[in-house]
Amino acid sequence: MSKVICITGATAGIGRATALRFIREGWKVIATGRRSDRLDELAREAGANCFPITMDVRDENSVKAGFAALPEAFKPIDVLLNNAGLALGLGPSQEADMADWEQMIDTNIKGLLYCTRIVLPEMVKRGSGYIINIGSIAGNHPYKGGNVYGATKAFVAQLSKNLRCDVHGSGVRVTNVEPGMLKSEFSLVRFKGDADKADQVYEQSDYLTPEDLADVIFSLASLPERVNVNHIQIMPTCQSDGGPIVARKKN
Ligand code: NDP
Ligand code: 8X3
Repeated sequence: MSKVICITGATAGIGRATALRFIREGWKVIATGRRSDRLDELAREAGANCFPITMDVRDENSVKAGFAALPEAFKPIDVLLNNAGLALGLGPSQEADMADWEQMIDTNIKGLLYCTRIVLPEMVKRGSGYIINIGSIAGNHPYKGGNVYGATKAFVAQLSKNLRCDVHGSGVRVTNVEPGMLKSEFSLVRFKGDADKADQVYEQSDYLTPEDLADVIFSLASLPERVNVNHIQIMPTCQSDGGPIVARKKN
């Protein structure tokens, strides 16, 4: 029997590449996101082993209705990939837009919680299952303008550790995957459609691709059930830590 992975945010970037990778490997994929046209296109490309669900993870009712509509063939869920997420803005906290902060909190934190809370009980009951959260290096490494985005990913990192405590002894696994710079629609979303600004992020660099992350996620899901990778950080080779910065006195 094919295994089943549910991927939130499968309409673009990491989620889409991972959906296609798991389909190629013979898994069944539940692909979710808000843009139903993109989900339909993915389902056409992926074939009968892909079940699309249009849902906004910020809306608990939409999440509940989405999971309630799952056909038997796509149950039980072996892996939940909590990937849907976004950054909005790169300005300092003192100038930030509260609506942007709220959207990041609602998506990256609350959306992840809604999906996890629905899927986890069945995994614990079964004594098997895997929650893979997509955190970020931004959850550990502060940078200017990272403010609430980084804080949401710090939440994801700590929640992943705490989930492991709660499911201790149940056989359920939890991993926090922390990517660094990766070219997807991420920066276009962060800069609200400004393609020039988004492109500058990746200029003259050998950034990660969504397919690189799909490889990592498939490798994690392929490990024996006795193995739990608690967290894994992946940067492109061209990226490393900058270290603390100092504001110098002006003479
Ligand atoms: P993309 O913008 O390419 O993809 C983001 C996905 O999230 C889309 O499928 C989008 O679908 C979905 N999404 C956003 N908001 C919602 C919502 N409210 N409800 C449902 N789905 C939603 O970015 P990435 O693939 O790069 O991002 C995926 C994850 O990786 C995010 O959690 C991001 O924070 C994280 N990450 C990205 C890095 C990068 O440099 N790119 C590095 C580190 C972490 P739709 O709009 O159709 O709803
Ligand atoms: C995305 C990576 O460094 O732009 O999470 O925040 S970063």
